[in-house]
Amino acid sequence: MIKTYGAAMFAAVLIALPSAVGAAGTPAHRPSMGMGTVTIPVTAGSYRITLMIGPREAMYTQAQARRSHPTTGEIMLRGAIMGGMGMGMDLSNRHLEVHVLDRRTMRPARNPMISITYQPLSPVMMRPVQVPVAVMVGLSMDMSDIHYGNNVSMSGGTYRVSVHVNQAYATYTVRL
Ligand SMILES: [Cu+2]
Repeated sequence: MIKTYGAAMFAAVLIALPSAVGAAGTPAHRPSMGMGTVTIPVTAGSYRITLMIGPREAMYTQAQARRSHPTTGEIMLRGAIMGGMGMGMDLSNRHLEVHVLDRRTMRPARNPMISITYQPLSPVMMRPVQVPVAVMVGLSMDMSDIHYGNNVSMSGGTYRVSVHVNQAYATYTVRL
């Protein structure tokens, strides 16, 4: 769960006209505050895929959460925490996640195959970076909050985020 700022979310819905199913070029969206949250919903195939980028989140395995009773952050159901044991230094500063709903039911899609990349476009164009996809729910949230992503390292700039959900594909252009 990324806490959203009402105004930023509203702006994203109004301003972002993201493309779906392989279409190119989307207007960039700039969050209203430096480390505010970007929320961009897209319809792609039979899914509603909502990209959210916000500040870095504390992530816990279920065992860690049982031991330490954290009050904020996210529980990881599957996948790896960035910078976890043996993964080296964690330089992540943001949390990138996608929520995937079945368009027909508007309920979370069941066991979707997800891959996510983000590519810096400016100030310097670089190769896409694969996000190690963890399956998460926000602490004290129920399974309707299930989502996919991880903490990532994204400095200020413009990015193309590409998300594959099974056969469906969505791209987002985001300015951070
Ligand atoms: Cu998350």
